[in-house]
Amino acid sequence: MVSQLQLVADRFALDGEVESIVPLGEGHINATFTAATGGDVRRRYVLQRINRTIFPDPVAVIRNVERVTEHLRAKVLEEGGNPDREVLCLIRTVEGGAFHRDAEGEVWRCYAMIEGASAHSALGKPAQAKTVARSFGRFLRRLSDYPPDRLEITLPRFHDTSHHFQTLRDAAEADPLDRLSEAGAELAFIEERDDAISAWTALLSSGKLPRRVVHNDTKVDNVMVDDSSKRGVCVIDLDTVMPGSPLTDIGDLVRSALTGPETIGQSFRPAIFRAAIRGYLSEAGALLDESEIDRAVLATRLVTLELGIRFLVDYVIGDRWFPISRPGENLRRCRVQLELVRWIEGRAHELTGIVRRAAVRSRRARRGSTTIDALRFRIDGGRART
Ligand code: GN1
Ligand code: MG
Repeated sequence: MVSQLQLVADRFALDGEVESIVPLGEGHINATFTAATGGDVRRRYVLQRINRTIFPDPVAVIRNVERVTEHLRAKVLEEGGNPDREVLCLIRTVEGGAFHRDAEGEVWRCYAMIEGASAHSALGKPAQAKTVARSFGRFLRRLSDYPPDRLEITLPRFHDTSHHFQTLRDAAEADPLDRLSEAGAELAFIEERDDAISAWTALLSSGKLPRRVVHNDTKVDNVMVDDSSKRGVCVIDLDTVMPGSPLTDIGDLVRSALTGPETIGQSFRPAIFRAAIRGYLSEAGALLDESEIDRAVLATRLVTLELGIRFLVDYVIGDRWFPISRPGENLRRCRVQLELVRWIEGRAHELTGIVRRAAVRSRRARRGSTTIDALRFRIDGGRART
């Protein structure tokens, strides 16, 4: 395997000679490695093989990444930031392409490593949830003027909850591995929410919600956080950036901040929920409609239920989408998500209050900064800003 990886690394225009290639991260979908070069120039790169079973057109994934990162780089420059650190940077192949296709037809890409920053899959503190949420809110804001229909659909029906539910019903009916006897309670829990699933899917496809460029996989470890300043540096994993509703981003972000480690979970805390909502609105609040903000709790409940369904499907059909390290892991992951659904339902009123107060707070903060800008302009004609 290592020598094959070496061959792949050699296809990219890296600085220095590759010295080591080791597995990286906890992503479920793609195979990811760190390639480090040595000698005079020492650099690290992220080498990734795109999962072709999951993404029917891996090259479309790369094209979307190019479109999105190019737009983000321009935004970061405009805002006076450092695009090399705040935006994923695709490394070209020696021929100047954006990906390498190996002899087996696998599609590989390479990113520059974002140094001095880390991804965290479990957040203990509300401040960490706020940081990650701000990064995803900023991501939405920076892409808000990119035309959604210029992006390709890399994963059809990805957040179509009814479709996942139907897949579960079919899998349960076939029960190919005789696993359903272990999961009767989970299946019943999901069936009881049949109407909620239909209503949610209908809402998302109704055309009543704004269509925006969204990330679609806003789990907390898809943000790199600076090791010393603890600020969010860069949003990663752009494979599912597509047109959609930010409700799925809000829902998945809050879900993942509350869940903690996916196979064991953690005690769910309103303070984490509050921090995530506040963080997201602090960056994206001005952009979002009330029709979106008002549905943050609903979105969290339904996106959590959707992932519970997807884990259960995978358990029933034999762990084909989400890899496992122990038997029964996808059933455990499903149970953690369904526990969270139950928790959200039991606290819907309290959580709705948190969202309302966070929305008022973010509106006030914006009014405050607009007033300060206006005052500044009256005093010096805006010169201080230029
Ligand atoms: C997968 O690739 P990764 O690990 O960031 C999955 C998400 C799930 C997540 C749960 C393309 O994300 O939808 O929410 O696992 N991505 C895909 O951990 O299916
Ligand atoms: Mg992913």
